[in-house]
Amino acid sequence: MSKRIKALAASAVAVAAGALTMVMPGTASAAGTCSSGYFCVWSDTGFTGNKVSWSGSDSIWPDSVWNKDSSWINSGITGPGVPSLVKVYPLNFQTGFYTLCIGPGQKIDWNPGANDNGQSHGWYSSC
Ligand SMILES: [Ca+2]
Repeated sequence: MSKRIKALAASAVAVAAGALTMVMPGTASAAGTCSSGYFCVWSDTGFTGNKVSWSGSDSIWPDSVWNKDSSWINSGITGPGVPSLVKVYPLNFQTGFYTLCIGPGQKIDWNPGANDNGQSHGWYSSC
């Protein structure tokens, strides 16, 4: 490879990287954020509307998302003995048959069976 071609290839990579960093911020904010170790719920689809985040379980969700949940992100941490799966329940106190079992790192921007149907959730080691 000649020096000139190497230089052109390097600048092409630099341009591509520059374009990528320009796109990333908009993408990140549009997708919603959920801090590491937390389970986050939004009242509207696509991670918009009222947001609530929990590091633990909650047997009765706050009114802002209770029976209003439409998108979900599990940012739970994984490790030996750490329950990292979140089950969403249609009734208070983790009762009824769970509508979602969300794995760590999973983002759900809408789900017809679970939409506006969550009242509580808990962290578990299996679905
Ligand atoms: Ca909703």
